[in-house]
Amino acid sequence: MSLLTGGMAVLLAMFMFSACSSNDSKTGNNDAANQVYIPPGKHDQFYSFMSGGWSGNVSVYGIPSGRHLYTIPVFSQTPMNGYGYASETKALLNTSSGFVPWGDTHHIQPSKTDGMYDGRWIFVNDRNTPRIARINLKTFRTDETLEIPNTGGQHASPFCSSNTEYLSAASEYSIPLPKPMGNGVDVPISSYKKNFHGMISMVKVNQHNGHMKVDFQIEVPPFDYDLGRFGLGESKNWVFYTDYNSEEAHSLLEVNASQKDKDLVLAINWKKAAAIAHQGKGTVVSTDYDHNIVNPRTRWAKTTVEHKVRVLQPSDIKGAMYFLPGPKSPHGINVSPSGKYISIGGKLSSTVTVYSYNDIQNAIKNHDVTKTVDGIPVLSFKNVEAKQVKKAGLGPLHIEYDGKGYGYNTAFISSEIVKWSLKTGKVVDRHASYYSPGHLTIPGGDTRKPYGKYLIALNKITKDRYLPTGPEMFAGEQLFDISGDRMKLLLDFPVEGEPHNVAELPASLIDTGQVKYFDLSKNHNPYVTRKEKDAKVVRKGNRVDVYMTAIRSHFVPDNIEGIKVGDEVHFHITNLEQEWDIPHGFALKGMQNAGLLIIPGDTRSIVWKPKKIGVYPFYCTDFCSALHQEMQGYVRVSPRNSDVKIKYGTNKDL
Ligand code: RUQ
Ligand code: CUA
Repeated sequence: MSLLTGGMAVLLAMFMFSACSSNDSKTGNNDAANQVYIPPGKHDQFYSFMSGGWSGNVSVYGIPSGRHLYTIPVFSQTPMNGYGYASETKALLNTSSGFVPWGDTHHIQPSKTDGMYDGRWIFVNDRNTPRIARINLKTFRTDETLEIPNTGGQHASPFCSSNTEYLSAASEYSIPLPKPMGNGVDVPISSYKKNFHGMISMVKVNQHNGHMKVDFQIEVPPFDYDLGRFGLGESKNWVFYTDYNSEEAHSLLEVNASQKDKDLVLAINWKKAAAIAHQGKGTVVSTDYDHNIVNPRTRWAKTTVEHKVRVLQPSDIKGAMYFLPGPKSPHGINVSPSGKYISIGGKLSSTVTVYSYNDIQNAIKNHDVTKTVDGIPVLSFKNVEAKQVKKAGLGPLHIEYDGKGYGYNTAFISSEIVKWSLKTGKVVDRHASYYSPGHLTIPGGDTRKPYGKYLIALNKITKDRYLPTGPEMFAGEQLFDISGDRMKLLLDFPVEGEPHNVAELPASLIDTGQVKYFDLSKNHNPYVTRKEKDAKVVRKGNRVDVYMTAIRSHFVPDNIEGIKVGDEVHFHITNLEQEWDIPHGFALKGMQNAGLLIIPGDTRSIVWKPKKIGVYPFYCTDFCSALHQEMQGYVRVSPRNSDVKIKYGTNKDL
């Protein structure tokens, strides 16, 4: 039996036709080199923050050069600098399922003020283990991770409101929620329609320190909520979500979730919903979830287990939540810079549907409701749809705006970028993209004033674009110049993991405020050693704490004796340098987990359990000076029952 339904077979046939018929330039325009060339020592114009999908981290590129500047560890343990291994950072990966050292990052959301990027934080979600992380843009470090309770497959997350009041996150995979709610329930999967629920989570952001809090949740029908966006300008009090699987299927979704001609788009007046939640509507339910925050004084992450969350039912927020009839199995949803238009990519069609915010408001005012779904009113389609962009390519996924009246969408199946006029809905340009673009961005494309000079396509398939690297290869991004009438391909560059979503921020918003090293006098790590003379090794039972310092080009102490098999040795290394870009590393033979990279003024700790007697060399892994090779030492490990006493020092015989 063929699983290809009629529609899919047609799409596939069209794809094969269109893939062969493309004769666009595959190698970029003649002048491209000039436009992307950043001379040695000069800086790029934009920072580009890219979620690495199954890499679990966020990587940073310069635009227009495509240079890889850095990788920010977020949800994945990163042995290169000890993130997730160093004791200070471990709690960031705690969840109610235990320590989860990997993730699947999808959506990058920069913090905003008045609908514009403000350069404070980047938020990113983990789709698999529902979590949101906050990255501090002064240090490029993950400072907080928050688990989202009562939810599964948190793909549509973490969208950010105009003034970063809220992040909104929706479940893609509905899960059964016990009644009364709690920490899980054992029911047959076939009881999906009865027992499973979707969840919209509203996470409040503390404007002072960025701390996140699950303020309230809204239980919704068990559809797959896919992408979301907050409104902007006049629509800023609303948040919109696409969803598929209004069929409520739980198996073979590729067929069973594509039965209906139309799916539904969820629109929530979050301001109204929040006001109702704060009046005490809904129920406070018990459910455990982890909240991990780095203490800025100690730079040590700590986990707090939260136990409660307020959950609202649609009936609690009458007048604040509606469905709009949407295209079949939609994917991306994006709000135009003015906030007037909401566009949706109809994944299984060749059209983009554009809604008018004003018409939505009028339909609400006039009670233009065709039916209700689980108590949520569905507005009439003809009264909210502004226009259809026809010929938007095959498999339109995501949309972005240039702020000059044009929308651009990716077409996954036909591998192209399509440009159209917001006013007329007419396609004005199209360019092949190699291959199968998912998201696309224009710097500032989700703000009130996009910078509108470049467009970046995030391609899922690279195949022949780079030198082959065996069966597995990096995915790619493509940079286009969109300053003229026609798009011009400028550059291809490979990127880590699967590029899901990126955000570009002007360099000037970030580069001047960078922390270059940590002030040693403000390092309040409980194990800090601020002076070499304070370095020490302390035994308490089986636990040995090594308070060590590093400075060009030695450790204090660099000879340690009296460690025994069966001990738990905690190294706490403080980098005494007070200068930019002089990290020291720490690697020890037999260390089972990772090395450390210690930034000037910082302290990092790691635990070692020696298993065998011997003398173990350690050294600095970062080439810090001409005498870097000499930056080394030894730890002597004696038998468990030996009476060798703790002794330590540098430049003395023990
Ligand atoms: S998604 S390729 Cu994970 Cu944002 Cu559309
Ligand atoms: Cu310190 Cu090399």
